[in-house]
Amino acid sequence: MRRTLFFDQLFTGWEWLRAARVEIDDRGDILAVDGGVTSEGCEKIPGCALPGVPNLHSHAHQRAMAGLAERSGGTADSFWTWREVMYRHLASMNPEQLEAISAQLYVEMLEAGYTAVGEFQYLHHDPQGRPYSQVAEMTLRTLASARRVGLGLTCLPVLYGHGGFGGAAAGNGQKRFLNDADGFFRLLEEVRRATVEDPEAAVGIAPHSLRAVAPELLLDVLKGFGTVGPIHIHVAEQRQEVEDCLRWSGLRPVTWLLEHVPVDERWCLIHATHMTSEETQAVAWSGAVVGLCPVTEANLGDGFFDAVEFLGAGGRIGIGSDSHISISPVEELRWLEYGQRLLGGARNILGGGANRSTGRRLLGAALAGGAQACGRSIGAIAPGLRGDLVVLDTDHPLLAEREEDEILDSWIFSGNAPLVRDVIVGGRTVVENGRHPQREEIAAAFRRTLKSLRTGSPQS
Ligand code: NGQ
Ligand code: ZN
Repeated sequence: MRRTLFFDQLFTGWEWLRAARVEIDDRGDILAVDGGVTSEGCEKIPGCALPGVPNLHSHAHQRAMAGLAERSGGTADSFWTWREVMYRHLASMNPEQLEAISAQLYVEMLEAGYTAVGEFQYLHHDPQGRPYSQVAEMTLRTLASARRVGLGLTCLPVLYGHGGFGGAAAGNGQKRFLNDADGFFRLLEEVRRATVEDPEAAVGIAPHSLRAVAPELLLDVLKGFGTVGPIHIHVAEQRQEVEDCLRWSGLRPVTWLLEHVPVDERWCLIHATHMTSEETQAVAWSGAVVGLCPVTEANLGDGFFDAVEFLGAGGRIGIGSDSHISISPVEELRWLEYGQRLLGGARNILGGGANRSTGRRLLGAALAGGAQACGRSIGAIAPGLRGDLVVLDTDHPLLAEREEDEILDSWIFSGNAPLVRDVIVGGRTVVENGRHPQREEIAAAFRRTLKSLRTGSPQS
């Protein structure tokens, strides 16, 4: 359905327009954006419009365990013990359960202002590690949920071959993730077939990490994947991972990557927490996006990413909700800035200069980097891009007497009150008055799913 929308204020992603009109064609693409016009003949939408925020890193299944890993198993609770807990949670998860969990998660994402997600999906096989008859079954379940609720989706089926550096054998908890190159390409082909001609979907690949993908497998799959589509990889998240990589190869993980594969704009380096200054400069130069997940990185005790140096070098960033202990672009961006403040003993560190809005710089960076990493025409309100918009409730007391960049700063730095009123994806309104129309039924199915996961469900 073709729509012509009118907003009193609109942030395109790089500039503010007053009295703005957005024309969206019946495919959901933006045809024209104009400021200083009358609302005549338009659908007048109260509030302030922003580009929908891409969420570049998600492991949907982890939404089901939020809050269930917050007690120490002993003196050395860590990322690695958390990972064991996570593996136990997904040990019996079946396709129906994953579909119900991702539907709940994706509704929450939309209501929070995310309009697209990069789903880094590695739970491929059945609980015994046998491929489903449709090998991409699990990835296709997340696609079904995204379509059901109206969220844009970049499928990033994960390549996972080994349990650790040097091709170490996978552990029991990892057997559902494993593929060789042939198996992976079969899976990828099913995903591609399911998404052709879908303007809300794209396909990339995700070699899980240098721990899980040995060089030969990585190079084979990169070659077979071809020259189009995003490539995501977890890298240098934990100190131990850096040490193990050094022991294995003599190189730090980011250096290894830069020296062995052509890292460029197609790449998204997830976390990249522990980089030397040279690595930071080189990644910035490469044009790759660094996918930051500040809330998860805090939760897992990963360490600090040097955003000052990276952004200063012209580096590109985006945000992801990763382990889904928080579904909020606001909270990711706030934590990104607050981490730097706590570390640096100063304020407004990532704003980019005197009297510049910190919120605007962070949001602007996350929109552009998120769009690039998702490999879709999103991330701004501009002709040729998808009609993905978030409308903030300017009647909310927290946005009273705020204009332009003050609105962005207030959205990000005034707490967690839900300020998102409407969300439009591909020209279609999917959240109205802060609520997704299927919220209740999807939440009910999610509750039943959690119950079945706890009590032990029939495995399929
Ligand atoms: C994941 N998550 O794949 O879900 C990972 C943990 C790993 C994060 N790194 C497992 N945050 O890295 O081996
Ligand atoms: Zn991850």
